[in-house]
Amino acid sequence: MTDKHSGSLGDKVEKGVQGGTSRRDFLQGTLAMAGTALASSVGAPAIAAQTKPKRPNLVFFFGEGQRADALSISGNKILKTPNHDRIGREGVHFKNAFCTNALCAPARATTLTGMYSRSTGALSNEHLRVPLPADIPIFTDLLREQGYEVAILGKVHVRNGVEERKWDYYFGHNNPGNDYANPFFKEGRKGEVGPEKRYSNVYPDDLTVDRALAWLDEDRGDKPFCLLVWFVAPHEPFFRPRRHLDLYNGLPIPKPATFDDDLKGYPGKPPSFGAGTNKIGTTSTHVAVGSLEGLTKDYYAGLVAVDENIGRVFSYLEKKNILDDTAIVQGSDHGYFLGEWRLFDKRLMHEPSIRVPLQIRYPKRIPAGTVREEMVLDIDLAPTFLDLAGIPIPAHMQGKSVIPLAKKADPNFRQEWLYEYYEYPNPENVAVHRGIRTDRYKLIHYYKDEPEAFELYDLQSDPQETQNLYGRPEHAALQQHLQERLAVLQAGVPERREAEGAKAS
Ligand SMILES: [Ca+2]
Repeated sequence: MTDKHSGSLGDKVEKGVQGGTSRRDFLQGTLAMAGTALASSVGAPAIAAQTKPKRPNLVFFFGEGQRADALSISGNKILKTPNHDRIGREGVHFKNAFCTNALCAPARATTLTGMYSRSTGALSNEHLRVPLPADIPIFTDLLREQGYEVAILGKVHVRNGVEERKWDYYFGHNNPGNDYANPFFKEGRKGEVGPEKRYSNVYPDDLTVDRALAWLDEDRGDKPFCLLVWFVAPHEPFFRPRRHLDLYNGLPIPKPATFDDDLKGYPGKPPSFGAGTNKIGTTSTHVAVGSLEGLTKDYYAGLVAVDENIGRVFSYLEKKNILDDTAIVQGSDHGYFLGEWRLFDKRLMHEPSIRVPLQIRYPKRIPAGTVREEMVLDIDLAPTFLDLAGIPIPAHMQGKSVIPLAKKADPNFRQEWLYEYYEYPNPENVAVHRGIRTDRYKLIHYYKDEPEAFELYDLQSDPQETQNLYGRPEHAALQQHLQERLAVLQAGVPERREAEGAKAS
């Protein structure tokens, strides 16, 4: 990959956006013509309503490291999330949703742009020092261009990529976590952000939703809104709101089947897998992660607070009688290890880390109680929001809208996809890797290690990823096929190299 390649991506982005604009012009022209034709037959007043169909409001609840199974709708036996579940129960629940780089900042950049990390240049949290390229639009920019009022609140964690963009209201911060008792935020209006301020004795997500509800209550005439509520809980140090300090006292926490695999030297797995320092109860840089029980209970208690805050937004939308005019999307930046292989945190391509929730409620386009099995990705979120708003999806976005799946299942939606992870060695010594996942198989390649290493799993017979099949003669053909497909997928995602220090391979 060369700078020439990144140049071609820049060109593609520019062309894609221009293409989107001309498509919009074309659509608007088409609608105007339709309006003229109808006006001559039935009269103008009725036409105005018909030619400008009401676009949905958009609410995006984004979780912080919320595992796909950290929902009661996903069968969690301990955590109760009635408000999260309502989105899927009254809408669609995607049971196989994934992130493409399980780390805060890159996953957020991907979510906003619809592009892989290797194409945004936001490869890792370290690359927060590097701007998200200004020529890559984030989906809220495109919504605002088309008349949406946009508010972005909570944990943003995309430096030089959101504060500096277009929005009507901002109340956010760019750090991985926040102070859970005296949180700090920057506030802004119409693209002008103010200085960071500290707030006393308030839980950050409670304050975020206070501000979100106040903003919703402002008069914006007929304009639709797009509200991003991005929670910080349950990010490390996992502190709970005061009201949940007693939650789960005395409750036993079951140990994952692989929790003690570290004592056996991680049977079948290469040294690259076990090299990370993200093991429960081992490191002074993660003092909040002292035990499986403490970690799990604090993590779940944070999500209970998130659920309550989602409920507050539901109540507001119902009170204002706009709930069904509002598309509600609930997702998360990445998953989380809760003791599998004694791990905490994310990063690795194993299932607890890459699986995320995805639920969407919008009764006008999504039948209640829809459940889908297709593999959907974080690169699909930006296109999905544009689709919900009726805005053409620019050519540079690498995902696709998942809304068509809400009406009709499509086994051909996605057969395989690329995963990538770059942040090494700090802070957790997790080896750089990439991989391919199909609905049945997963191949992980630690391509920078000496020697390079691999893991291969049959997720159908081994969903817990305990039997590494790599190197077994009976799987040689499968192994070769996945290696070839991985190379093809990687080559198909243009690499952004111009950002200082951004080097994907
Ligand atoms: Ca995160």
